[in-house]
This record gives sequence, C-alpha cells and structure tokens, in this order.
Amino acid sequence: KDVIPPLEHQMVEKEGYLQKAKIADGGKKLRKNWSTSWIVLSGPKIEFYKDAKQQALPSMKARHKAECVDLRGAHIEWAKEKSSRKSVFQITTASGNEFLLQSDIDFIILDWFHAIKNAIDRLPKN
Ligand code: I3P
Repeated sequence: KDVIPPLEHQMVEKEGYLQKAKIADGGKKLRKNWSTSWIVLSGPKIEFYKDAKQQALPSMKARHKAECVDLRGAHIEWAKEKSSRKSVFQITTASGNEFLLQSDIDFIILDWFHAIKNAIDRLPKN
C-alpha cells in the first residue's frame, strides 16, 4: 500500500541548516542575534525551525513554534555590509521582516540564495 506523505512534505524544495539572524520585525529593528536554524523552503514560504527534529514532530504545537515567512513580494540580496561574517544574504518580506542568513560553506549559501531567489521570482508580486 502506498504511503502518501503530508502535503507540506511533498512540496519541500530545499531544507538544511544555516545561521540565521532576524534583524527587523514589521520594519522595527531588532537586536541581531545569530543562531543555527533548520530552514525549509517550500514554494511560497520558508519555515525556520530550531532543528530538524522540531520539523518532524507531527504536533501542531511544534508547527506553531516555527517561524513562517511568506515569500510573496519578498526581496533577496547579498548583504556584505550588514555583518562581519562571510557570505551573508538578506531576505526582506513584504511585511517588513528582515532576516540574515549565512554559512561559511560557499556552495551551501550559493545554493540557498539561488533556490530562494527562484522561488520568489516564480511568485506573484502582491
Ligand atoms: C552583536 C553580535 C553579532 C554581530 C553584531 C554585534 O553584538 O556580536 O554577532 O554581528 O554586529 O552587534 P551583541 O551580541 O552584543 O548584540 P555579526 O556577527 O553579523 O558581525 P553589528 O552590530 O555590526 O551587526
């Protein structure tokens, strides 16, 4: 008998660990605080989890703890000047949330940049 995975799993395009810092919420600047985050890109959204285990938990409670970012109308750009770290890019959402994402490993951060940029470019802009 075929096992059909939950819809959200069927649509996952990319997932993995990156360093993340949220630097603005609704246009309001936040104190930068880097932490490791399990990042899941699926179509119109990115979800940030504490770790892969949290994503795998079926409970609504775990899902609610994840931060969900709507990519419709979002922007992505390299942000060298925003950090002393290497290879940092910024996602700015239509709602004015700003996230920095970073990895020391070049191909990993490049893959993520292009995957997110492609996802944004495919979406309607409103
Ligand atoms: C920040 C912390 C960040 C650093 C940031 C500091 O200090 O060291 O890691 O960002 O630099 O302000 P604190 O923990 O006291 O808030 P980077 O690692 O990205 O350089 P910034 O203020 O120049 O952004």
